[in-house]
This record gives sequence, C-alpha cells and structure tokens, in this order.
Amino acid sequence: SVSAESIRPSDDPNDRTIHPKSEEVRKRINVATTLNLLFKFLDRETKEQVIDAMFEKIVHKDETIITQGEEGDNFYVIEHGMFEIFVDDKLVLVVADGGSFGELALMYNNPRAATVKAKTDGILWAVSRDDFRKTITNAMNRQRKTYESFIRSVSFLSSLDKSEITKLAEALEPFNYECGDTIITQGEPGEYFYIIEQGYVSVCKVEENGIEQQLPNLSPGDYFGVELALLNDQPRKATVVARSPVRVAALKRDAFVRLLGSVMDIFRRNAQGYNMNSESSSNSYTITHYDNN
Ligand code: 1OR
Repeated sequence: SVSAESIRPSDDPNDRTIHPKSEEVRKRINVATTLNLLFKFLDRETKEQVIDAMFEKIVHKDETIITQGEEGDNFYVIEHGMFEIFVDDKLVLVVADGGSFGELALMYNNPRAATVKAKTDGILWAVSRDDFRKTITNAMNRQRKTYESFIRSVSFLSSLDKSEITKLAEALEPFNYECGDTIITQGEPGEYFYIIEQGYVSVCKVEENGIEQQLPNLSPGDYFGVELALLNDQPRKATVVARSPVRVAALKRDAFVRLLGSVMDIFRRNAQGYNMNSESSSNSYTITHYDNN
C-alpha cells in the first residue's frame, strides 16, 4: 500500500518517489502529456513512474516559476494556464496546456536558460530533479544510443561524421503506426521527414492525369517525406501507408534542413532522376526514396 507521505528518492535507481494520486488525476496528467515531446520517449512503465513522482503546483498570474541563471529544481508540465518564457528579459515563447518547461537545467546540469512567468492562473505538475534524471533523462539517453546505432546502419546516412550522428540522434523523434494507418497524404502540407526503423510502407502517387501509380514498398533504412526542404514547402507528393506495424524516426523540418544538409545531394539526385524520367527505374523515381541496396 502507498503511504500518504511522499517517499524521498535516494541514489538507488530502483527507489521511487510516489506522490499518491487518484485515477482521475492520473487521467488528467495523461491528457496533458500525450502531445508532449519529452513523453514520447517514455515506455508505459516509465511514464507511470513519472506520473507517480509528479506533485501539483498551483500558480497565480504574474508568479515567477523559474528565474534565468538559478539552479534547476523541478521540471514542469502544464495542465492548465499560459506561461511566458523570457531569455535576457526578451519574450521568446508562450507555452500553454500540454506544454512543459524546465528540462534543460536538469538534463544538462546547467543554470536555468530562461525565466518563466505565469501569464494566467494555472496548474502545473512538477517532477523533482532527481526523479526527472532517473526517468526522463535516462530514457532519452537510451533512445539516443539506440538512434546512434540505427543511424550508423542506414546507408544513405553513411557520410555523417560522429558529431553529426550525435546531433541527429538527439533530434529524431519516434512515431509508431498500426498496419493500415496513413502516415502522409498526397497534397497535404508536411512537417516531418521520416526514416523507417521497423516495418514496411506502401507508396502511392496520383499523377496529374489522375492515374494512380503504386511505387515499390519501403522498408527499414529507407526514407520518405523529403518534400519539405527540396521542393520549397510543396505539399506531399505521394501517400504513404503502413503495411505492417511501423516505427519511424522522424525529423522536424527545421532540424532536417539544419542536420541533413550534407546528405541533401543524395536526396536531390534521387529527386532529379524522377524529374528527368518519371518512368525511370526503382532507385530514382520520386522524392520518396527507395534504397536499392
Ligand atoms: P531550463 O531548465 O533552462 C527555463 O529553464 C526553461 O525555459 C528551459 O529549461 C526550457 O524548458 C524553456 N531558450 C531557453 N529556454 C527555453 C527556450 C529558449 N524556450 C523554452 N525554454 N528559446 C526559445 C526557443 C523557441 C531560445 C531563445 C534564444
């Protein structure tokens, strides 16, 4: 049974802090964290541990939650409210329900990089530094290591050096799909570039004349969704559907342009092959690339 008092964490990674909560509160936190990037890296059990370790913090309009330059104590998830983030007294960002802040100082052992103030009354869920490091930092480090070895195994990324691999591993985000899920839809705007980690997908393109063209399936190590950078924000050029359970490593547009600049030539070559000869062979047919190795 769980005591009403919280249990202090120690150096033992198996020691867990538990702030008891009702099922209803756990559900509210679950809703608040579903879209949060930091929580995407967590398996179910670790996410439960984070929720166990959370404690509620009620805040009032104009309250300062974090002061730039100070030592980090907690990480915060916003259940409700609007929060302004200032770097050197300049407003850089406003975050609201489902967002979070305060992870940087805890992850990197740095002073707070920004000041955070409540713009409205609000409810926050706080995780202490110790608990944050045991759960979220650990999970992210594990994920980064997995990504580093995955990147080394992907042929079109073989030109990246060690520091480029590290940066890319930090920027990749995991997404999972069920068989039959549509991952991208032709004609829609896109925000992500994808590399397949597990499973395979079908690629279908409707030509201008209305004829549907089925392209070869893509499998682990292949990529799709290069439209973002190569074609100046053009909409998706094909529809990609999961044909098995699929796991992808996804890269947001800005990170894609910043981190894969050196690989861009490969993308360009494959896309060019397509432009010059749309009936061409399988390794150069479209902006969705088929790795022919
Ligand atoms: P922290 O622990 O350093 C302040 O405490 C928090 O503000 C920080 O973690 C982040 O969670 C959050 N620069 C620095 N901190 C930011 C920024 C930010 N945005 C949110 N935080 N910039 C804005 C990026 C859109 C960079 C401005 C140059």
